Amino acid sequence: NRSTTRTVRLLGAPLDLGADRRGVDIGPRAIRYADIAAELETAGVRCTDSGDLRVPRLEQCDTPATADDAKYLDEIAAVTAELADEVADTIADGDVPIALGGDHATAMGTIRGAARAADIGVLWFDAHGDYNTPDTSPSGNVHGMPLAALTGYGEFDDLDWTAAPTVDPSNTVIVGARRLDDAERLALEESDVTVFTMHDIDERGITAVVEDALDIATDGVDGIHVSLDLDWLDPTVAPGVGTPVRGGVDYREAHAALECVATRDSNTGLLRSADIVEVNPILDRDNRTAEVAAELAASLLGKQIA
Ligand code: Z70
Ligand code: MN
Ligand code: MN
Ligand code: MN
Repeated sequence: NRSTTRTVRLLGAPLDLGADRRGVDIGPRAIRYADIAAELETAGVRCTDSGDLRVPRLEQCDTPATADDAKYLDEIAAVTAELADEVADTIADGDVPIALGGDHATAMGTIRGAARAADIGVLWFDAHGDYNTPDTSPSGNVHGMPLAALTGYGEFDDLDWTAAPTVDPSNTVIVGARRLDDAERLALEESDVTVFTMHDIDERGITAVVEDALDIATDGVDGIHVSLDLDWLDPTVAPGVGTPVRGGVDYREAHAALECVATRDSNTGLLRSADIVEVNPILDRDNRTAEVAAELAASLLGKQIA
């Protein structure tokens, strides 16, 4: 059991170069305005904020060639390398980094930074698999590729670190998938990544699925990273995302899932880092999605309900 109060360090990552819909760069600000710091304090952790990473504006970047297979990959590589350093520094200081995205390419930074300190598993809560590669991607959007890059699958010419897996695919678990591209689905089937779909959640219930996911992610490693894409939730709960997909988890399932992680963490201290990504305030209603994101962060850090 942990005896000392933990400190969460928020790292703003206003990265929007990995996604098509504009607005996800305002995500960190919206999540702060939803008072994630106060929410986290109700979970009994201290909260500090390192401000925002510098991200080049899309308008400053060279326009990608039409049919570019991985748009803005150079720029994303540079930004996520900086984020990885910040995450590694935060963990070295004994704090828990939570990156506020930004699109899901952000995870290329957070997870790489976390994996520098220790072997980790990954829980990837998402409607999507994010397991495309520059060769399979239908869109060229890098936010559809981070999990492939991080598990060492596919060829990413401009990312030298993808030559070796950052995380072992057999400790990598996707929870809540409901929209996979055809090539992506085949690649996942042939991989050692575990995919729990919404169908699994319907059949078995969210807590049973997340307990299994935790067993797999933590097997033989020292800790876990939690990657939370807000499009994991049903769009009725989290409308402010670039790619809403019907049939996601509801509010209670989302909290129950993160509470499972928190309970396991309180017993074993396994939570190393997290990211909260794909909040798009332009597409949101009344900052609802950012508020859900802030509340879910508190559940992940062990907020007691009543
Ligand atoms: C699609 C692609 C994606 C998030 C959309 C979509 C990927 N599979 N990921 N929204 N978070 O373009 O690769
Ligand atoms: Mn995603
Ligand atoms: Mn997604
Ligand atoms: Mn498989």
